[in-house]
Amino acid sequence: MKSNRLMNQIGARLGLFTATTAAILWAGCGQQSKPVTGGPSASGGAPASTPGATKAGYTVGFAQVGAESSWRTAETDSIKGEAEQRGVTLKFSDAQGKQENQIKAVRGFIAQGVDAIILAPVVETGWEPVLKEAKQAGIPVVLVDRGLKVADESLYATLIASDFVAEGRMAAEWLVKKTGGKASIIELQGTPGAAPAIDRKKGFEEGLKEHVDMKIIASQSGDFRRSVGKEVAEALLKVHGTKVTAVYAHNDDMALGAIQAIEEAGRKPGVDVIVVSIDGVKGAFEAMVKGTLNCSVECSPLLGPLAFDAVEKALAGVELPKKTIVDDQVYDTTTAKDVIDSRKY
Ligand code: GZL
Repeated sequence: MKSNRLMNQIGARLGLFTATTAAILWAGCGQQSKPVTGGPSASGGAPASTPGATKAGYTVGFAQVGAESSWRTAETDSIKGEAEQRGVTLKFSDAQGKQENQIKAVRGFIAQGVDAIILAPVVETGWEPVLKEAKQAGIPVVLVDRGLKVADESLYATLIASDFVAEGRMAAEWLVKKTGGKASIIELQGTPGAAPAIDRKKGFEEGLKEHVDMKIIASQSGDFRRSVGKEVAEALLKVHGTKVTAVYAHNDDMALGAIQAIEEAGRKPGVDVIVVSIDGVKGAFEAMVKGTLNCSVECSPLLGPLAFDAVEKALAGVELPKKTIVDDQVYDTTTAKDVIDSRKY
């Protein structure tokens, strides 16, 4: 299998190298690809793949976080759909939100001799040992959607993700404008230790720094899950009552849970309590059209095309930028109805 994989890799690299070189020359740039802000269109589509992607017949292991949110499902569908379109054999693992399961899955992919690995790391730390094993096996690892912290950045080929700090800042700036700079906010955080949870909190706090009357009166994890977001919002609304004038949720699914909690507390979400979140999933757009959700900062999950472009460049030995940032846009109740029908997730 190993020599097969090696032959496969050489074949894939040669074939892809020609295609990739042609694509780079075609693009007339002839230099290293730089971090691109491949702004998703209004419909939320991440940029399409570069021309010249070939029917490659290589094998990729995809270690996915789980299925905790509608955003996550959309990302899984994008990766699986792109693999099918490119004729790639995809081995898929759902870690049920547990890092030890993701590490086990990556080890399994290495043992099976896959040509490349796509990893969406559930948390930022604890990855060195298994990434070193992948490097020793000559298997490139492409990170999608969440980053990780390692001393040696050569342990992964590239990271394709949104800028979560910017997302948090955009949410804060929108909320300052909407509330005239005065609000008592409950924050529903994502999964503890996950890059989006850490950075969306950081960006939101940065965005509020200059506004002393914008106060986060409580902050707790809802683990990016709608059901937990609802439970946490219920509990915090019981403690803080009508003092709460805004909710900031690190993802739409938790915001939708909080909206249910606000209604069950006899208050009007979107009116008595302003709700702002991140992701831009279909359910969020439906809530913005209804007026129960006020704003959602988009975070495109449609990373399949970029992920497989990166895999094919890594297999062809093309040096990749360490991070490719996917641009995000802010939507609210004034714009949601114009774009909802063209949304791709
Ligand atoms: C963001 C992604 C987050 C989403 C959540 O790139 O990691 O995880 O915002 C998902 O909806 O659960």
